[in-house]
Amino acid sequence: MSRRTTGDVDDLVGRAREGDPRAVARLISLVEDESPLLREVTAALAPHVGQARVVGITGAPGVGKSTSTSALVGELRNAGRRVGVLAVDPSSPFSGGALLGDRVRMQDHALDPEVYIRSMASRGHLGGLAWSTPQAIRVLDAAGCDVVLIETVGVGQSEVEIAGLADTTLVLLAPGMGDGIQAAKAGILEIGDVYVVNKADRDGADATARDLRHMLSLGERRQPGDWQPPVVKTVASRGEGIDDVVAAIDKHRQWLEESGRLDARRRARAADEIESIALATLRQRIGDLREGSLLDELAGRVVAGETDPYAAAAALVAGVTTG
Ligand SMILES: Nc1nc2c(ncn2[C@@H]2O[C@H](COP(=O)(O)OP(=O)(O)OP(=O)(O)O)[C@@H](O)[C@H]2O)c(=O)[nH]1
Ligand SMILES: [Mg+2]
Repeated sequence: MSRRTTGDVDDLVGRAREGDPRAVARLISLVEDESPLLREVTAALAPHVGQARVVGITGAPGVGKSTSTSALVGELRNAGRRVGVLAVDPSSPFSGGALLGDRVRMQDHALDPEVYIRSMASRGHLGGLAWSTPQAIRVLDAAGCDVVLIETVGVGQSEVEIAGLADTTLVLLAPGMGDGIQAAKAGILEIGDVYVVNKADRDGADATARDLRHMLSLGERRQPGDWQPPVVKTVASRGEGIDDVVAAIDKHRQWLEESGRLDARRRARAADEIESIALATLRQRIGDLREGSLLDELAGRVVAGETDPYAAAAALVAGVTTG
């Protein structure tokens, strides 16, 4: 059986690398659904990844992330780059219709064979952006995307997670609504590599940009040679300023490479990923043991005073890691 499925996976990866959008979609589904083929898929992708630039886009609901993403796709396509888009909804357990609005806005690019657009839920039963999103990024990377854009709404933990996944993180704000205070509260002042004040056609954009620059300058002391996050103004709905955003992303990329931070970030990302997969595996095995007899037997022995909880936990860990 494994011989045949391995062949299928190799075939899918081969087709994805040739740019077949259906093969790309199928591979993302396999990783998102935690298919039994997940490990074969990730193994088959491994030799083909590492080329794509991963750009995270986060910000409060309605700030213009999808509009900006669509405009960025347009700009990148004009430059002849192949683009992947992952719209991750951290609040939704479904990847189905939850992002219909985003899909509508992305329709400009729906027929472009060099653009892959995918909505993903982030609450798989193993939980979080940390699990399936990096694998989906791998699929798009192996499929030859020069840039992978990940849009996620900034709610609590998700923007920090996206910053962990991306080479470059864009944080979007809009004028008004006490954005500055929100920014400080949400801790986004630490995670942005590029700040975008969108809806610059509205009153207060200059003030928001000024407040933001001021707050960024108050932040932790930067060392000489550190990256200074720029603040860019855009009107995404009219495509204005998007070229400046692309230029800022390119400049950040150049800094990442020249400073050696790109490698450091990617290593840290891989370490997080390995750790989260290992922990999930262990958790699953402990769950399996709960169903089985070892934990039950150990619990009985602790109650009977035949062993202590520490020794029992050590026996359980031994059972999990050798089982
Ligand atoms: N005036 C103005 N409106 C904009 C601009 N960019 C986006 N919008 C509008 O703002 C609304 C929200 O835009 P989206 O791109 O859906 O925002 P989002 O951040 O993706 O929203 P969620 O995914 O729901 O969090 C839409 O009605 C857009 O047309 C802009 O630059 N100026
Ligand atoms: Mg959106």
